[in-house]
Amino acid sequence: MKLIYSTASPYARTTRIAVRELGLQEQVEEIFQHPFEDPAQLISFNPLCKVPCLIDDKGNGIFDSEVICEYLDAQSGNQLFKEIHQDWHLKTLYSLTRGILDSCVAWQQDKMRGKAGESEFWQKRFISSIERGLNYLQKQLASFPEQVSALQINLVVILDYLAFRHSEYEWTERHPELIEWHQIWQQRPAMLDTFPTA
Ligand SMILES: N[C@@H](CCC(=O)N[C@@H](CS)C(=O)NCC(=O)O)C(=O)O
Repeated sequence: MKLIYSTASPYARTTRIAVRELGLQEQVEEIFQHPFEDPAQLISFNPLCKVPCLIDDKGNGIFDSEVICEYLDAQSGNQLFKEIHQDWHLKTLYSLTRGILDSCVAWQQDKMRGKAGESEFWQKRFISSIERGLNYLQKQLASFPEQVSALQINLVVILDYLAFRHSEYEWTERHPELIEWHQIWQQRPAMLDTFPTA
């Protein structure tokens, strides 16, 4: 299998962490491509031209990141989604992590419009949803699966992305209850090996 990714994309990072947590490094070749350069290979497998995109052993494109993580998990004994699929509460928390990630990325996209194009209205809405979402999640940490799952992966990815792209949000100031949790989970080799870079 081949995995097209970029080092800054938090969605791509969730799939790269899944590869490592599932021990699939030998089976998945990672290929760096920047979506803004419209790479022909990426477009041929994902018409949306977004990373991540997995190319399976039959030559089919598989996207988006949630589908890729589920696909990889299904190849390796369902470690990352098993409990989430069996529990509507956990499934809802998983959706919340996806929504927070979407707000983090939408905020970054808005900043990329430059001062003249940025929208104060939208940025406020993105920040509010991130803040409310993390406040909600921090009260639910006890219900997370004990073993690493897609929930822990997404929450580490969110917090590291906030530090990477939105340091002014100061997540450790706003969410001190998440600091200890983050310190434990971000130490895993899969997380350390994939920290975002520009
Ligand atoms: N829902 C998709 C989102 C993927 C996505 O938006 N990736 C961004 C990078 S963070 C991208 O490739 N953007 C290129 C573009 O929008 O043209 C997923 O979960 O994989």
